[in-house]
Amino acid sequence: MKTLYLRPGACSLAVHIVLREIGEEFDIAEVDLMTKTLADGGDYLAVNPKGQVPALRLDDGTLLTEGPAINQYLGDTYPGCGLLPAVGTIDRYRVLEWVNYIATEIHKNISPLARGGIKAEDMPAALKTIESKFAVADSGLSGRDYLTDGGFTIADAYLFVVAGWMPMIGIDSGKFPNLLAYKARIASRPAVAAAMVAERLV
Ligand SMILES: N[C@@H](CCC(=O)N[C@@H](CS)C(=O)NCC(=O)O)C(=O)O
Repeated sequence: MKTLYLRPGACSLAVHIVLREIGEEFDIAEVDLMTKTLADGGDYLAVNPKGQVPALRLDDGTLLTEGPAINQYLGDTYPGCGLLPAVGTIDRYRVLEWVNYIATEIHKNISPLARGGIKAEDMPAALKTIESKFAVADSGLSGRDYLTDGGFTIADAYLFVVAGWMPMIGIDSGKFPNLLAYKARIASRPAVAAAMVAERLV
């Protein structure tokens, strides 16, 4: 059985959502990211020396880290779930284009704020940058239900999670009407709702 190492509400939620969309059973191990300990007192750094979530222990004991890589692995391992188009199709690279954008332009611009690592005087500029990145996602969602053609993918799982951080960092979701409607639409998916309940987010 797979084990997902997560912290409730963190970027690991994107992998959690994908696992629930796939519908396979898996275990959850919660990580305290401050102390790098597991709920049973174990040392998370002994599991994942990067000290970050997500990490996924595969059925054969292999540990895979990096959310975008884990979700690509899951998408490719369960192709029938339609979470990642096949290798060689342009649709796949459209999904990966969004995954990379979300990881490098949105997620990693938010990380310093989440850590409290930004000086008060630098905050307005940091928020302006993040809002400009969310604006790209908002316009990408104009007139469509998901980021790419063909339905919900690993990119949507990831965007849903980082868009959910807006209130935490003080961004008004109302500025992004397409994203606001999208968040509600994605939250109503049974797999997403189940992941949110399991992480005590609702
Ligand atoms: N490159 C990693 C980054 C993951 C990441 O930023 N995880 C955050 C939670 S959203 C974390 O574990 N932060 C604690 C830390 O960096 O010490 C990935 O994409 O999976």
